[in-house]
Amino acid sequence: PPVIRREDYKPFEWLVPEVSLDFDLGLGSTRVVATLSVAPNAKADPSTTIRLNGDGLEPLAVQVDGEIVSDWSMDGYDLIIPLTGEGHELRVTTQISPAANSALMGLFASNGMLCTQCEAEGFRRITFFPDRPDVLSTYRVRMSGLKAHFPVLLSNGNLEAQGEGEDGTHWAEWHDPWPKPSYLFALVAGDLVANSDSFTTMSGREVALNIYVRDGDLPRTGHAMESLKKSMRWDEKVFGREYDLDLFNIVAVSDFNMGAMENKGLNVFNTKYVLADPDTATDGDFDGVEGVIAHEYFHNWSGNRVTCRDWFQLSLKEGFTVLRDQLFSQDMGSEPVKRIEDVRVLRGAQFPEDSGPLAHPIRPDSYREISNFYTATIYNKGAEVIRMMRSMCGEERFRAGTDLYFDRHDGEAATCEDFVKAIEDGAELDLEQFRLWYSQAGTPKVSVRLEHDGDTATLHLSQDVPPTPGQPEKQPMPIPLRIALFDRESGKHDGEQLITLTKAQDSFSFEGFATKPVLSINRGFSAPVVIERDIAQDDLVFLAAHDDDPFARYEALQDLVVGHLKDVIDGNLDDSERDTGRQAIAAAISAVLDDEHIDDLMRGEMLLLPSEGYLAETMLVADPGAIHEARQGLRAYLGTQLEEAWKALHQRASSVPFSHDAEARGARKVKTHALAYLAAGDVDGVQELAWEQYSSADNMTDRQGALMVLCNLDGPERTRALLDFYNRYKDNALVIDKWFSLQSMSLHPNAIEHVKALADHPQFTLKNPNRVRSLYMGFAVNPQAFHDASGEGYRMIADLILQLDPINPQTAARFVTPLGRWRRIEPKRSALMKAELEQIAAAGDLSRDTSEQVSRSLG
Ligand code: HT7
Ligand code: ZN
Repeated sequence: PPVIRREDYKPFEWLVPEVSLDFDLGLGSTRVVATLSVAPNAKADPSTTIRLNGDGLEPLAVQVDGEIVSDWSMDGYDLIIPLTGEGHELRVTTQISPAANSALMGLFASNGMLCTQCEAEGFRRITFFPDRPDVLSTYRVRMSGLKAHFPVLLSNGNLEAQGEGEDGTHWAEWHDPWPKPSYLFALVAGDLVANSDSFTTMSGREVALNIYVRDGDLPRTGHAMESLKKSMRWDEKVFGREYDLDLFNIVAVSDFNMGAMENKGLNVFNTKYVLADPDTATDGDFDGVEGVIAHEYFHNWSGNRVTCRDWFQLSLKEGFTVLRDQLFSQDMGSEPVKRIEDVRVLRGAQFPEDSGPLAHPIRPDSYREISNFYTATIYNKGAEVIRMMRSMCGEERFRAGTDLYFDRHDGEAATCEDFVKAIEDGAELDLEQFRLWYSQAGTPKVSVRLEHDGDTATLHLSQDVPPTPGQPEKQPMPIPLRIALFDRESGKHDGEQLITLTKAQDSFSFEGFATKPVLSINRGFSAPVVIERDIAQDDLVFLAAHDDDPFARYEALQDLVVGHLKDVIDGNLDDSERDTGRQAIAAAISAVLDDEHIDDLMRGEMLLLPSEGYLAETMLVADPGAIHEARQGLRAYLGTQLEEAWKALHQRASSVPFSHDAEARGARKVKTHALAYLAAGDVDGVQELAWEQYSSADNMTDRQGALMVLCNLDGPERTRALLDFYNRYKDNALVIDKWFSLQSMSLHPNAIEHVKALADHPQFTLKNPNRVRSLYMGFAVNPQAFHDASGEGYRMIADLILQLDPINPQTAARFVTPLGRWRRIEPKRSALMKAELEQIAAAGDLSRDTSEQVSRSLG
């Protein structure tokens, strides 16, 4: 497939100010008549033809200015129509088959309803169109279909008319007054019911809100509705953004490739991010609903009112919107806990991307298949980059910058450069060198050394941005670091400072330190970098106990554990040194357990050991077997060593009654951590305790937590709980997804066999992305099973990719990433992983999505 390059961008030759679409709806066959008004674009080269993108379509009839024409031609899947002169009206008829659309892009059928997904290039699977984000049009949509099948007919904007047709049909006409690119078009037709509410905007306008779901799901929509109203109010207050239509609709669909989609006035959501009640959704699921509802709503300004010029600018809307949803969630709950969670996601998903074969800048230079670029780099690193700008200028000036951005570019298709310029002008911040964050891939490593002489402490910093594919050489980037220097005696510091490392190496001196202070650096994770600090273990213990920045405190404990585990894995420690290291960690964890100044939500974060994936990321070449053994060994040690404390914690937490407040949520979090440590230590009676938690649970958080622990063990309680869970929830797809993923993520020695058997379970299907992800993503992130020395785990993922690719290429391509880590894994496993990638590459007829990911992973 051809490479598309950012530098080749040219504006489209034609403007398409108005589009009218007429749908004759049917699950098996839908007829689409698209009418486009077109006129030459004065900002582009003139042309005597118009290229309308298509994907798998056939033009049944083509008209220009009301006349049937036959001088059109096809170039691949694109339709080329000769056009001379000024304005024209084009009309093209196509016929599509939603029921046969298993890729879930364009118009597809899900559980008897019809639904669209157009971002990034799905509109071209519905009709021929200049399917690019810089062509903005107003849309008028008419649809008709059998009323019995599709009682609800929705599209973007406002409902203008509706009526009854012949033979049991009905119709509706929608008009969206806001010009938009085709990727924001949406249509939904189905048998749905709505949770309806309203919101009064800051200027006093009444907006009708509806969340459409299948009949039985209505009782689970309350949290989504509350989250939507909170998001609307927050965006007014924090970013000054008001909603701009009289109607905001959300539809939940069970077959969906991603989390949700921000179509103008008609957001489409994966059911996973809409439906929640305490019996079926965990506290984490509740947070997921709140965060994704907010994210999609915030796109109304950062994405829809100001959209992207081309797909290389994707982070313009996604990075900025992720930052906005992160700040919102921080405000709704615990700020430090949210920050720790966000950093964990970044380190778990984006750092490995940045250090692997798929590394790319947040504004990529080229791609073959844009769907492959909906990555943690574009989203999460993109958010971090904008967060750094905010830290450098402060909240108020940042707001002046974003106000200017929205004012300047409202109604336009903008670039990342436009955003940076607006922040530069509005916040009065020099971002000249900072632009490198947009063009350079790779996670910078910052080496840190603190020297003390007389009463001066000198901080020596150096940075290295590692080479990435296509970028062997890098320039130093501006790295804003929040620091504090603690006095060892008092446990206090004289205030936090923000220093910015702009050169490859630099030193910063601080006066007035009679004794060497303890350095706390990258507080709040102010820069998305790897810190390599030369720091004594005692200083980490000090920071883990005293740092007043919760993130830095968490980080110190993580660093203490990482340092110890790396020493164990590298064989650097004799038995007594290993025991000393473990004892220091146990003492630090014990202090966390006893600390009355932190709440349980924060305590829960502090108790989590760094993941095996994160540990692997800190090593040039990782041995997953050795990492697993060392980490599990430490967990078992902590489980037995602190047995009484875990039991006491479990008991205390179990006495807190269910509620959604922070105290009760925190109690649930630490309760399952305590149980998991006891299980890792295999202490007497742990199976019974887990069964007790499972069977007496009055909410999914406790029940799932106990089942997760039982899944790792081998005993009758495991079988009993799995069977009970299945029978209890067999009619709820989202909960059955949990049942699949708990087993595929389990530490049970037979996890591979379990996954194989589950693939034949009657409730397993490759057609539903949630189900595929629950079984196989769970498995691919289960280091013990995926990295089984036999290579069987790798083969299972490779087989899945080949089987899934013809059904749903976007979802299949996402499974290439875990195999693509082969260069960073010890030689034996590495060869097996690479061989599986080669096997996939050798298969004929791969989709563009999968072939791009496989060739980049091997390249
Ligand atoms: N902007 C949305 C992206 C999206 C998507 C992309 C490719 C294929 C399917 C998709 N569904 C949604 C989601 C978001 O970031 O808000
Ligand atoms: Zn988004």
